[in-house]
Amino acid sequence: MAFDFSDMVEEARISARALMDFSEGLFNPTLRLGITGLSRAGKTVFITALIHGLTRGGRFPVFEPYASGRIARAHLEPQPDDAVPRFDYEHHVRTLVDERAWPNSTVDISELRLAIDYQRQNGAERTLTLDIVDYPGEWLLDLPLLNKSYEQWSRESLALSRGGARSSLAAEWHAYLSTLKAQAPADEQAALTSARLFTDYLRACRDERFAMSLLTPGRFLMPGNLAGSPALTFAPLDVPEDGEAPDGSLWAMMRRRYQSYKDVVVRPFFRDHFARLDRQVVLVDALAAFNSGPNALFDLEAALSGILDCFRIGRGTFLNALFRPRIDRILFTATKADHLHHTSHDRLEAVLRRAVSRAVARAEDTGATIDVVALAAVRATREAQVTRGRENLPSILGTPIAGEQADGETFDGSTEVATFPGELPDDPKTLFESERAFSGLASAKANADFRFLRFRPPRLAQDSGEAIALPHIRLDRAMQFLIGDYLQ
Ligand SMILES: Nc1nc2c(ncn2[C@@H]2O[C@H](COP(=O)(O)OP(=O)(O)OP(=O)(O)O)[C@@H](O)[C@H]2O)c(=O)[nH]1
Ligand SMILES: [Mg+2]
Repeated sequence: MAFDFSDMVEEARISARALMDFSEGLFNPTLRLGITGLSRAGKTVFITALIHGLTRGGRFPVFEPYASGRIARAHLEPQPDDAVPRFDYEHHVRTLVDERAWPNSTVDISELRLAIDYQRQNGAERTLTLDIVDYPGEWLLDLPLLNKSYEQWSRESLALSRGGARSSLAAEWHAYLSTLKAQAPADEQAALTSARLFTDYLRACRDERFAMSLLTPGRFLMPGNLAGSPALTFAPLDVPEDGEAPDGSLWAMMRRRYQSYKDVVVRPFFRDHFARLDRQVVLVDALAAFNSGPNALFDLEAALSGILDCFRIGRGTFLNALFRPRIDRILFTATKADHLHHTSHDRLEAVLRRAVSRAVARAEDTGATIDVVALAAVRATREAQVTRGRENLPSILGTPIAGEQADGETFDGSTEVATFPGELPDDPKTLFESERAFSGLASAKANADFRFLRFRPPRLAQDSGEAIALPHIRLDRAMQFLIGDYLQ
């Protein structure tokens, strides 16, 4: 395998870090758990519920060390990295429990440290330090760019944008692109306009109706403090993969900026965060894909495959052999399962399992154990059977968020309603069969097969001033897979 110099320097830095983490771990065993998912996948709610449950006495029968009483207590501690924002746990709990509202969108990385005092099965008292790192899935999907040239990325992005539902969303950008000559002299205005139209196209793909997942470069949609910088002012050009960019051309300019994006954004993320994780949770909003239609489901599958590719990046290089293995478990979870009747929970899990299994088959050698679970970190609904004519519909009861609409009715945020969200098929295969397997919002038909209302978080019975546990679905199964073996 060939290395360029910058890769070697990167490797050395990662290894130095790994050694530091390791020596700290000798005295105080630490597990770094990465939580990721595309925007709105449910990361903030998941982490908040996880910590709330562990520190405030949640009900987790399937989480063995907890259910058997071996966990004495769990409490928050100052996090190890001074330069990373703290996950604002207390604020999120207040929002969820007191205001019965969902937390605001978060767009940056954040971190929180939880210390779990437990008794080993042999009776010894130990403390597991759990560092939870929350980062946007869009950053993760950027990792494959590290192994791609500008020309390769251009070709792939263009091919993707010319297929399926994407082509109409990309029409304006494509029209502009066809007026550009890659070999022509560099032109700042052309770069600016391309980047703007390309970003508009990415944003349209992400829209609720289309719910696409594969949208690189991630920072185009969440630029933060890099907004307007040259590292974010480029776009794909129609150039041959093995071609040479003439000096001073638009092509050379775009290519240089693509490199800067990797240097300024992708590499530091890989080095400072991703390469240090021990385990990873990938949250997936599969329901959003059902809501939208088959195209979004195919796109999600491709994104999952891209995500699995990310876990191979950086493996198999010479220094890694000394300081790895790092990520040894990956959990894919379909979030917000409380939008479905429990009869569909297993089916939701089966859909995700299928989407991932194809990806796993393609991405050999992730070197990690992979599992799948459908869950709701915070359960906002209860179940009911609604009789309509002769039919008995497995329905769910909840309080729709103010402004949500169904059947021409707009909800006020305080009325509880029963809805029938649609039933997932017995055999997940049928969903993946064709572009007409089911109809969603993207088809612009009135009778979509699935329609999910957004509900407010549940009302909790107050227990002598203290809030009692947040209800959930299968959060304990996720915990068992992620940390159960560390607490033996
Ligand atoms: N009913 C229900 N809704 C959920 C659950 N988890 C998340 N949601 C919904 O999904 C939305 C997004 O959840 P977040 O936890 O904020 O998602 P995120 O991944 O942190 O989103 P960003 O910070 O925008 O990237 C919430 O506002 C809720 O509407 C859940 O367990 N049950
Ligand atoms: Mg968030």
